Amino acid sequence: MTIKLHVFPLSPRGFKVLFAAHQLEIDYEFVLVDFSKQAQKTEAFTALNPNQRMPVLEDGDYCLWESNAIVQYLAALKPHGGLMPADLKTRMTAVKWQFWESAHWDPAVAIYMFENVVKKLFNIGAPDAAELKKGEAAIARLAPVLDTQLGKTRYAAADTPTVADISLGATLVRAGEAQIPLGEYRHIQRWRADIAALPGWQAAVARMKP
Ligand SMILES: N[C@@H](CCC(=O)N[C@@H](CS)C(=O)NCC(=O)O)C(=O)O
Repeated sequence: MTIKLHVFPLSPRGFKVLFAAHQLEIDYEFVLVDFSKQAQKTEAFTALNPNQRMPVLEDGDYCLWESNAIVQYLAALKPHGGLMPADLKTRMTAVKWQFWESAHWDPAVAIYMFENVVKKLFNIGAPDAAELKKGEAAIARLAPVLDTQLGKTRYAAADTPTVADISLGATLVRAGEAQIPLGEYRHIQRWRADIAALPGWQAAVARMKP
């Protein structure tokens, strides 16, 4: 049975699971969660995810939400894809970066995405300068942490891509448009270009087109 991925593909969190699936060459059925129609609030979608948020994965009668859990699930389906390293310490380093992404990095990026991209997309007002200031402080605190790591290893957890790069990389799919201030972080810039050159990235970007 084909896996279903429920996504609003313009969202980096939706993009994240598409990126994982394409990078791992996993066939999936694309199910659009149309935010413009509040599809995430319907009874049917709420039965899948009581948080009323995408992405959601369905594999037969198994249902999974939280984008990083979905990335791990997909990676586990294709152990030879290498995204979940066999070595325990490398694997847990990758998982550590996914937790960091979820707890710290994603909320910082989300400020820029909401203020500079989502508000324009849904025509819901101008960016809020106070919010962007909070985003700036968060990025200034967090980006050096990632940048320093990427000065030591080619990818976040190792010299080959792992689930950590899928999760962290996906957050930056619209970094330019979101105006995330990352210009001074040269290792992040180099890594982002490496991530964008991965075949799964290109294929997932093609799926983002409305
Ligand atoms: N921690 C969750 C966050 C999911 C999330 O917040 N999704 C947002 C879009 S980026 C959503 O579905 N929002 C719907 C809404 O706010 O109504 C994950 O990584 O999957």
